[in-house]
Amino acid sequence: MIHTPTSTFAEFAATLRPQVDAALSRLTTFDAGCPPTLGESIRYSLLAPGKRLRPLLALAAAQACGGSIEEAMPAACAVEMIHCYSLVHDDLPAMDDDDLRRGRPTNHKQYGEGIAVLAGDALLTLAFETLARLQPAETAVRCTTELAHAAGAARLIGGQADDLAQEGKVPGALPAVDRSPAESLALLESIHRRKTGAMLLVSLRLGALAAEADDLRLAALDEYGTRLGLVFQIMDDLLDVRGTEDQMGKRVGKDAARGKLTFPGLLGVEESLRRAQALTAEAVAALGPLGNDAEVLEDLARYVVERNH
Ligand code: GRG
Repeated sequence: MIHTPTSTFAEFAATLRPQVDAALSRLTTFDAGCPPTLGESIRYSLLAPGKRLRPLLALAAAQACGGSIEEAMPAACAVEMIHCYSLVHDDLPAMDDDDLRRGRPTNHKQYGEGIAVLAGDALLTLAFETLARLQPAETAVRCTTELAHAAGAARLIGGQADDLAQEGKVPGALPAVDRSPAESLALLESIHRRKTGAMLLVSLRLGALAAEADDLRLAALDEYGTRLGLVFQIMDDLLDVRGTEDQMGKRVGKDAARGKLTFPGLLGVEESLRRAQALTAEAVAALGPLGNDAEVLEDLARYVVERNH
């Protein structure tokens, strides 16, 4: 068994996070057509200290499929751009109304709502420009199509819309109290499969596509990514109950305060944790066809279930 120097996720992340940050910085160096305040606001959120989980998933998937980090880097940056746009828009008063993100004031608190909306729009657009420039053109088309679907109305945006509805922010939507516990759990899983899971899954797929992975490897990554997405969200809900603001770089305890649908709220803390652990074991088992090349992804699954921020 070959152990590369980057066989653990911690080593992999420590080496590659600075490379992702440098690539994101290069890609957001705009020409004179971009007003300085807009450019600053885009970089303020994009280059803020996030975990870079989605780009690292893309790079780890590329590595697990025998591809190079260099070739997968534009796809890795594109998924972080979409993720960051979604955070900037989610923090707006019309959505989750947050004032702290990645340990800093949210974009609209710093630059005003108008510029925050535009910074999100610019990140969304730039993600697709970045993918459209990929070579070969076939990879560009496939990656662009898959990311557009994952970020679109039936995935990320649809999940967010249902989340707004269950919080009572969409006129005429069915209030949470009118559902049985089983219906609530099904809705919660469906929201998170679309809102959180689809972006984690497409991050893996884009990395694999940049590495020209075969269908067997893509199918294994799908099995892994679907479970990882759910574990990530269960842990996010648990951290909202158990984490501190300093650890998380954002407000905590908000979900319960707003009566939000959450895994610990529906299943309790112990059962949520048990589910997250069982799903992690399944995710790791799904990596079988990738063999030793998937060591970083295997370790990453453990990081997600054990994370404290
Ligand atoms: C506005 C279309 C639109 C969608 C917003 C991302 C999102 C959807 C909402 C954010 C709220 C939230 C708690 C989402 C689920 C979990 C999640 C995506 C957390 C943030 O991701 P991390 O922890 O953040 O990877 P960093 O800052 O480390 O990148």
